[in-house]
Amino acid sequence: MSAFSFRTSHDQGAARLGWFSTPHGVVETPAFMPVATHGTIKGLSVDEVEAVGGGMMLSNAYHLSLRPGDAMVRALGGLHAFTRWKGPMLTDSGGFQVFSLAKLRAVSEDGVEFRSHLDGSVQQYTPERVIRIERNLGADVIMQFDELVAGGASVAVAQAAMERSLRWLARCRVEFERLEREGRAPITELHAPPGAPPLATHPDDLAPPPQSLFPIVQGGIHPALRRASARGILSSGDWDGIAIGGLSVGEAKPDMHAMLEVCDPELPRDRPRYLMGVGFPDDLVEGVRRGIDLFDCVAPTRMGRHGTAFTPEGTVQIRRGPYRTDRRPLVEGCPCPGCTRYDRAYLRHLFVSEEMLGPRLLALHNVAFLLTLMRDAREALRAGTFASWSEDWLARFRERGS
Ligand code: PRF
Ligand code: ZN
Repeated sequence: MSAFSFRTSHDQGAARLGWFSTPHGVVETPAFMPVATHGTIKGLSVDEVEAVGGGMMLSNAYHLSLRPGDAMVRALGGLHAFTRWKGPMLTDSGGFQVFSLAKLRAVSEDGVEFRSHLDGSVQQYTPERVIRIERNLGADVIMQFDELVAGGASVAVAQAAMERSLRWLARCRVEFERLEREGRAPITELHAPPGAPPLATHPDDLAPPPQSLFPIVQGGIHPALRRASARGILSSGDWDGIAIGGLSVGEAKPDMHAMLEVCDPELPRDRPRYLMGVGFPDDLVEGVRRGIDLFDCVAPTRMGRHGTAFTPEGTVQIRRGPYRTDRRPLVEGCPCPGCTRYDRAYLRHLFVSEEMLGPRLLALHNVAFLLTLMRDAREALRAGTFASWSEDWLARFRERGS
């Protein structure tokens, strides 16, 4: 039996309640996954995120393979041991980061050659190399290596990348299954510095917990390409879950919604669907309405660090003058410390004084806000009121025109 399973109930339109079981626990869906690009949800400790209900966490193969190196993470016990995150984890393959961060040198059928954004060193990513990286990191769910195109890409460009992503998926899977069959070899490529304790291979390291490889639907904003991508993926194997990529990359919102509506009937209803890199509170609600179960995005932590807070009435710029004497919590009923212990006047003061607690509290608030939003969506699904709940929620969030 697979170590991964998904069960659903309470369908309402495309939306549903779900339970995604992984070797590190069950994720109740719909769910938001906070992003720990470098193995830390920026500015926050694992205890702080756990305390506001953090479930599944996402890290990044691109960043961690460059620093500290995926072999190093493995030698230090894998991502769970290294970061002390106890719950389920997912790593993105780096497809998105290579195409947005690195200085690209060449994309070919074999893979991508690029220069690291850290030290300029030349790196080769092939589907096989990325799978080896993700197996070293050891997250529960690992993403295929895919090719991305910009939001406005033509049919021809989007089709070429979508078809290449399908071929890369096949190569990812061959390597994934080869490594599963062969088991792990001891790490030989690392040497501890003189005087440091040796990086001994832990016995468990040679029998790591099972992982699941997720494919990614691509195809830009072209319905026929999205359908072809989904069908190509599904005809090539039985996947524990399926991601939708290449959205929220500069296309108009109605185009993103249309693509979700195209994918919905194509994808099996008994597998979790993960919309990559999305996002904003209203995008989450719109996604759940269209059958999405999992989301991730850096927006809550990034915006929080820069002084923007999510509220049910839209976003708040905490530095603005009117908050100077505002004794109300940021969001009534929010479980985060920024809301339960402090008021807006104090949070504004922290930002204006450039105290580091300000960015930390707002980042934690925004993460807590999205986790609470998804919990509320699950409660509405359970109660059978999701359709009206989501309409009311969206109207309130957008009323001010934020
Ligand atoms: N592919 C991968 N990671 C991603 C995306 C994608 O298309 C996106 C698009 N929104 C975010 N992160 N591998
Ligand atoms: Zn809060």
